This record gives sequence, structure tokens and C-alpha cells, in this order.
Amino acid sequence: MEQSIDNRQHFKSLCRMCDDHCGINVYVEDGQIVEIDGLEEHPWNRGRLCIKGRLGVDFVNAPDRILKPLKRVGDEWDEIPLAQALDEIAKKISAIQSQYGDRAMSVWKGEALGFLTQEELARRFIHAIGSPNYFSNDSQCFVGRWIGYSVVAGTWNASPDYTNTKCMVFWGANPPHAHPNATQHIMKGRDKGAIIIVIDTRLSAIARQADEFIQIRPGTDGALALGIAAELIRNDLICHEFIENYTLGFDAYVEYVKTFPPSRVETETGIPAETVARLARIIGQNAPKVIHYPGNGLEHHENGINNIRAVACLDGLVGSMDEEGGHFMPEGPGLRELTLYEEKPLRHLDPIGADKYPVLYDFRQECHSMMAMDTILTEKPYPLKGMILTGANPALTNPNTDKVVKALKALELFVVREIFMTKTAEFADYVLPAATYLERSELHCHTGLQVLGLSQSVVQFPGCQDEYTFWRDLAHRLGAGAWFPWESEDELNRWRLEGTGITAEQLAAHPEGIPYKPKRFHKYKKKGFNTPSRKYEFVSEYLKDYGYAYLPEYTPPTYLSKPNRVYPYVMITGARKVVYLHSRNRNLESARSAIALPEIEIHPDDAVKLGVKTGDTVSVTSTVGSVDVPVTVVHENHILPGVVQVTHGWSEANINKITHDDINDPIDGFPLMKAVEVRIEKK
Ligand SMILES: Nc1nc2c(c(=O)[nH]1)N[C@H]1C(S)=C(S)[C@@H](COP(=O)(O)OP(=O)(O)OC[C@H]3O[C@@H](n4cnc5c(=O)[nH]c(N)nc54)[C@H](O)[C@@H]3O)O[C@H]1N2
Ligand SMILES: Nc1nc2c(c(=O)[nH]1)N[C@H]1C(S)=C(S)[C@@H](COP(=O)(O)OP(=O)(O)OC[C@H]3O[C@@H](n4cnc5c(=O)[nH]c(N)nc54)[C@H](O)[C@@H]3O)O[C@H]1N2
Ligand code: SF4
Ligand SMILES: [Mo]
Repeated sequence: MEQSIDNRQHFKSLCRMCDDHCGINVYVEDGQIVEIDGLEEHPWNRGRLCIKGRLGVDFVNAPDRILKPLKRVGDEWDEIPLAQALDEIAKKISAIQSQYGDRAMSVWKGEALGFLTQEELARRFIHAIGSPNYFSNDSQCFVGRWIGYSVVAGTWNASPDYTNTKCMVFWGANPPHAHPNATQHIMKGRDKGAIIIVIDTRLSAIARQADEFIQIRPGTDGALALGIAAELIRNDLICHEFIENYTLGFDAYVEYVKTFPPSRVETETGIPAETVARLARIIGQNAPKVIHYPGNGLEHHENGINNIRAVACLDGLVGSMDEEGGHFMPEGPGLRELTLYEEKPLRHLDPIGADKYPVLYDFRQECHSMMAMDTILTEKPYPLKGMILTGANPALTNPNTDKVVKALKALELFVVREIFMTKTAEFADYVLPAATYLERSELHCHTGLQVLGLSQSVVQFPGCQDEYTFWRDLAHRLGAGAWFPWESEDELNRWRLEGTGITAEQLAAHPEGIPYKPKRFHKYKKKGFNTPSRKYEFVSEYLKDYGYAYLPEYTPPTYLSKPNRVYPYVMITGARKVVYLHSRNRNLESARSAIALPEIEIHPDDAVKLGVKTGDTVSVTSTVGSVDVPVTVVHENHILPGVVQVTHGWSEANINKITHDDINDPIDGFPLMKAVEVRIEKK
């Protein structure tokens, strides 16, 4: 920390307004953050900051922040001392566990807390008190891509080597909005001659930069990937050396992809047959320096995992996996583990969803968050009565809001750790003030760069506990304090760092982070892939044993295989807006001044059919429910006719009121959110 003559303090830290870990300068005057800008020396953002990064000032200083613990008394909130709140919560947890069993308690970690220490702490707490029920946003985020790639390649951590590639293919991903500072790396690659191909249903921000924009029907990406594979094989644009030495099931795969000639791909995806052949040529001719980056657009479908598997197989076909200019497979930093799966095996306790979605549980030890709602409401397979939720807002972000609300209201104990009073916190018994990312010191791992960083606690709001202190204080009250022996989060960070060869002092001296391992390619040549066969798996015995497809089989989405005349439109949801993060930032005036209102994107031909124009309101109805949304008629190239898009996270037009929690990908249980059949009517 530096101090200037005008009493302005300058801290160098890391941003957590999203999960991209950009380096920041934070300026503090009289104990208050007054400005944030980008840290020049950070290797990811190199001095740049996105709008959300700057909004950190308004977020931390927001006048509507919760600063005192709140207890529900009837319809009112009482402010109570923190120690009293923790005592009462601990007492209630003990009562629930003695009446209904240990597994009647659960925790839920949301996107605001990311993947590293904060996630592991939530897991550790619930294990320490004897329950396997850990829920998170990851029943509908990222894990679909992770499992799809892990089944084939043994790992996934989207770490494309943008600056050394010759061709990048974005599948249902929009980095300029979702990962703004990735864009400079993407453009650096483009400046060096790389071709950009974007496969999306909408003309997204990255599609506007593309050499090839491939406008695909939602949920049909698997057919396109299989069709590209068939063309690569037919034209012998594949890497024989890689296939012979490092893959499993190539012959069966070849037979299967042959059933996807360009003409069939055209029928399924709407992409002209000659375009499919051209894409295959571009990919094959630039191989192995080719990147495939699958985004969230591939995940929220009934057939997501197999579509993602089909994309992952393309990397194996041309030998671009763990290749310079291709898909880099990062190595971890070797931080000490906080979860207790080894010390306290909990699988026999029937984690919620583990029987129905065993693959989700095998790979992630995640319980299925949508099934949490059913379990609370039905008490089957056993009662689930208590939940501590931190960094999430499922009343706006999980599908089928009405069911979510009903379930959360039915809990005997619902504790929410929050910065603001949210739609979810409204149903809590206790709302506890949480420290923001600028009030805690946490480890950040930028796996793509293999860089470890440590953020700083820059300001303090007394009473707003960091995650560690909260879990520790509660665990001690429940007789599980032995699992939380560290005095502070600083001590915990130091413990986690043991074994990495990097110290907290070194990290403090390097706010831009420290590379923990040199980047090495071709690691599989020595170790094989992290799959059951140690090979790159075009086929999966593991999935077959569970009764799932052996090959990355394509199943057409329901709206194509059984067109529905009552719900004739196909709705995709969740396209990211640059100032908002899921349900966050809607309370910040500066964000509202950039994007004031929710919208449904409608093609001009559909607008004519529906008799609507921009600014009108339509009701959008699915079999789950109905919601009113203001219309934006987009340019005819922007979206396919018959398809509409609504971003989630708005309380005034909550699209998750009409998304499905019970139409899921059978492998990972992800909900159908990006091919929802709807009816649209002018209000
Ligand atoms: N500003 C902002 N940034 C964020 C977030 C945020 O809420 N706001 N959320 C963060 C999180 S948690 C995540 S998971 C990431 C997600 O980041 P990305 O994976 O990049 O997801 P999106 O930006 O939503 O882009 C998805 C794209 O997929 C398209 N799409 C929808 N259905 C299909 C389909 O079936 N096939 C194809 N090919 N395309 C389809 C949509 O039109 C959209 O353009 O963003 C992260 N970054
Ligand atoms: N229809 C539809 N729904 C979707 C998606 C979609 O594409 N379509 N995308 C899904 C995806 S990919 C994701 S990841 C989920 C995300 O869903 P959630 O995990 O529910 O994420 P947010 O809505 O951002 O809620 C985060 C909450 O944490 C609070 N918070 C912020 N910082 C902190 C902190 O430091 N500590 C604590 N304790 N709280 C904090 C914020 O105020 C906010 O209320 O949404 C999913 N929902
Ligand atoms: S992309 Fe923006 S919000 Fe995300 S870490 Fe970087 S500056 Fe912060
Ligand atoms: Mo996500």
C-alpha cells in the first residue's frame, strides 16, 4: 500500500466483480474507496478494466448495503447483534439435526464466490457437520462443459492459446460481454492473422468481429460438430499420429460421424451444406493451431453434454489438444485442499441428486440444486429443513421461480449471507451482512496463465464477516471447531499455500500474481490423458456403464423433433449484458443508466406477425408460467426468425418464472434454459 500527500491510499489488488481475476488499483480516502482502475502490470487485463470492474466503487459504497444482521420477526426485520444471530442459528441447526438427521442441513454457494477457497469453505462446513448436501450455481454453470470435455479429454479449463492460434471457433460464447478482458488477447491473435469463427444463434458482440458467423438453430451444435468431423475425415484433414497413439474408439466414431453428411447437418442446424464443408476446410487447414471454445450457450439444453463431447472430439481429430496455438490444458497450483471428502466420506448418506445424476456427483461432488426444491417440498428421499446460502440469488437465477420461492419459504431455517436485500433474502429467517471482495484477502488462481494471486482487504465494514470467519464462528458453536483451526483468513491462506513453493509475502510483493508453473504443452505424451483409458476418448465406457451414450450421440432438441403449435417460439435466455452479472448490479444507478430495462429480442418478421414494435410489452408463456417483457425488435440479421432471447436476472421481468427445472440434460441434470418453447402475445 502506498500513501500520497493528499492522504490518498493506493492498493493493488484483484477484481471479483466477475470471475476473471483482473488486476486493479484501488484508491481509498478517509477509509472509503473512491476510485478503481486497471493494474498495468497484470498479465490478463494489462491495465484495462471493464465497466463492472469500475462499478466496484458503487457496489461497495452502495447506500442500500446491509450492514447489520437481520432477523425475521413476523413480517418485520429486527436488527440484532451478530453474536446473538450466530447463537440462534447454531441452536436451530442443532435442533434440526437432532430431529431430522444431520443431512437435513445444507449449504448453497453462489457465483459471487467463485471456485477456490470460498467454495471449499462452504463444502468443508457442511461436511464438518455431517451432511453431504452442498448446492451451488454449478448445477447450471460451467460444469456441463467441464464434464463434456473431461469425459473426452480428462480435463476442461477453457484456456485457449489465443495469441498463437491460427483459427478460433466460439461455440455459444460471447467473450466481449462475458469475459471482456479476454477480447484483447483474442484481437492480438486476430492481428497476427488468426481467423475467427463464431457459432451462435444471435449476432453477438464477438460474432460482429468474426470472419465467419454461423447462425445456428439452438441446441443443434452437436450435429454441426459431427458434420465437421465427417468432412475432416473425408478430406483427410486429421492428425493420424495423434489418433493412432493417443485416442480410444476412433473406428466406432468414424462410422457414427459418417451418418452426418453436410446435407443432414443443413436439415438439423439450418446451416447450408457448403458452409459446413467450408468450415471443415478452414479448421483442417489451420490445424493443429485451432481453438474450440464452448460457452454457456451449449450447456442449458437437454442434449448439452453430448453436443459438448462432439465439439471436444474435434480437438482430438486434428491434434490441437494441449498444443501451442490450440487448447492449453492447465496444471493446478497444488494448493492444500479444504474439502473433507477424504476425511469424511459422505456418499453413503445419499447426497441430493447423486442417484439421478451420478455423473454430476462423480465429477463435482455437487448436489443437484433443482432437486433441492423438490426435496424440501416433498421430504423425499428425506427431509431437507435448513439451508445457509451465500453469494447467490436463486429466486432470480434458478429455473421455475415459483417452485424455488415455495421451497425456500418452507425451510425451517433459511440463512442468507448477502450484501443487499435480494429477492432470495426476502424469504430468509436471518440475513447476515457479508464482506465484499474488497474487504477480504483471498487467493485467486488464473489457471490459463498458471498464475496465483492474493487479493487484499482494502477497507473494513465492521460486522460484515468474511466467509472464513463466518464458517469458523458457526462451526465452533456446533462443536465442529476442530475443522476450522485457523485464526484468520490470512492464516488459512498461508496454510493453503504450503506446498506451492510460493509464500503470502511473495504474493503481497507481486500484486500482478506469480506464475506457479511454467506452461508446458504435450503433457499427455508422458502421462496420458486423465480419462479411464488414459487416452483421448471418442467413446466412453464410463458413460455407457451408467446407461448413457457410448458415442457423442446427437439427439435433436424437442422443439425440432416434436414441433409444438401451442408454444411455437423458441426462447434462449441468459445472453450476458456487460454491466450486469446475473441478478447483480440492478440496484446501482450507474448500471441502470447504461441498460435501464429488460427486453425480449424479437426478429422483425416475428414482430410483424405478432403486431408489436419496440417499446411494446408482450406476455411470454411456457408450460411453467407467464411473464411480461418489453419488446426490442432487432435487426433481421441479429437473431433467427422464430427465436427470441431474454436475459435473466431482472426482478421486474424474471424470465426464470417460465424456465424448466424438470426438463434436464440426463447426464449432468442441467436445466433447459436455451431452447424453451414459448407462446408470445401482445399485451
Ligand atoms: N457481464 C457479464 N459477464 C458474465 C456473466 C454475467 O452475468 N454478466 N456471467 C458469467 C458466467 S457465471 C458465465 S457462465 C459466463 C458465460 O459466458 P459465455 O459462455 O460467453 O455465455 P454468454 O455470454 O451468455 O454467451 C452465450 C451465447 O450463446 C448463444 N446461444 C444460446 N443458445 C445457443 C445454442 O444452442 N447454440 C449456440 N451455438 N449458441 C447459443 C447466445 O446467443 C449467446 O450469445 O459469463 C460470465 N461473465
Ligand atoms: N435463465 C437463465 N438463468 C440463468 C442463467 C442463464 O443463462 N439463463 N445462467 C446461470 C448461470 S451460468 C449462473 S453462474 C447462475 C448465477 O446465479 P447466482 O449464483 O444466483 O448469482 P447472482 O444472481 O449473481 O447472485 C449473487 C449474489 O451474491 C451477492 N454477493 C455479491 N458479492 C458477494 C460476496 O462477496 N459475498 C456474499 N456472501 N454475497 C455476495 C450478490 O449481491 C448477489 O445477490 O445463474 C444461472 N441462471
Ligand atoms: S472482467 Fe471486469 S468485472 Fe471481471 S474481473 Fe475483470 S474488470 Fe472485474
Ligand atoms: Mo455461470
